[in-house]
Amino acid sequence: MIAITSPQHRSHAPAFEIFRGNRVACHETPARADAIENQLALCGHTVTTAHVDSREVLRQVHSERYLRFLVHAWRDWIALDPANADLQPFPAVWPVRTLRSDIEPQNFTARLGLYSMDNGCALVEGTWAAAKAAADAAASAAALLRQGERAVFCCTRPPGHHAGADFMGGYCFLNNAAVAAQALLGGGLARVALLDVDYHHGNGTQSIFYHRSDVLFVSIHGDPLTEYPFYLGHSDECGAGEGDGFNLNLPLPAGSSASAWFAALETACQRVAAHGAQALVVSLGLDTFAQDPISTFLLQSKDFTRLGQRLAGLYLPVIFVLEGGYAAAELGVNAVNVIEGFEQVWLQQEAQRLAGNFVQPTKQPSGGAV
Ligand code: SP5
Ligand code: ZN
Repeated sequence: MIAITSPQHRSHAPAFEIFRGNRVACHETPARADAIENQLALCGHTVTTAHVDSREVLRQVHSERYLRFLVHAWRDWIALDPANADLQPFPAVWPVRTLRSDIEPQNFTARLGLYSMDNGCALVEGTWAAAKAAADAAASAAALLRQGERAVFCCTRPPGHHAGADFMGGYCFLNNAAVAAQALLGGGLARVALLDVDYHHGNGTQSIFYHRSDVLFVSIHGDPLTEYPFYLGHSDECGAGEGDGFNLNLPLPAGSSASAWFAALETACQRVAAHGAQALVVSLGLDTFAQDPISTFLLQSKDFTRLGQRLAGLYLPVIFVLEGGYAAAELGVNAVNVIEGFEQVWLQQEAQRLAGNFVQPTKQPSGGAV
């Protein structure tokens, strides 16, 4: 499987994030992508870089004013005071219920709050370059699928699934998975499925596609009653309008076992198959790992192989987009396990197909809920 990496990811390396009022070391670090890239090379996987500019797709996924804010955020922060170059901006005020978000204030901190869902998204000078490069990788992966590639892995950061059309949050700035799905549609596909297996609910992705039936969104995650992002990801969120029936949330209690998780994966895969999707985007968070420092599910490294195997059973072209996963030392093995589990089953299917005895899983386009 081809992997797309972006050297620019290293320009997003904040010094700290805020946790309970204190500065703590960032969980979302360059070492994460580096660990995976090293393991990919060690295991002989083809690694390439982005060749497509995501600019046009980004305009379909994000609002004009949010993109404008992100592009200039660091410049505006420095304009307040040159000494800010050694500091990181964080929001201090947010337009919650009863306040207006239709008018963009002039004050920098107020704009940062308008475009943020939390204060957990450290921003530095190189953030835009890194985020844009990750979005370019997602758009490039869609182009590779269009050219006949069966599966592509975007080994990119910062992650994207918490970022909505006009806000950042949860270490995410641009929604790379949404870019991949939108680029697949722009390349001529009519139906795409997006499966989010990160520990945290992909609130940004859900909100981007909530009113649409062309992208089915399915997510397995920690119950938002106790887990970030807290304010979205419940099982009664089924989509709205045209999108009614095209959103499926499978929240699991904190501390859930691998067997509970794979039971949810089975439900998720059946819904994806029923969508009649022509391609699948996987928001591949690896923070379901038992040793993850900020999450509570109990998957072991071998379970990531099983995940890859099950996804290959869907017999769809797939774009894997890296999301979370903070046990940096083990990320390489866990990511490569997904890829190699997928490839094992996919090669078996190819062999069966060449021998003339492979039955493609039936796809049944369906409108309603499962
Ligand atoms: C992409 C992704 O996985 N984003 C996750 C964002 C999680 N934000 C909340 C982080 C809270 C960190 N809590 C540390 C608890 C240590 N005991
Ligand atoms: Zn996560």
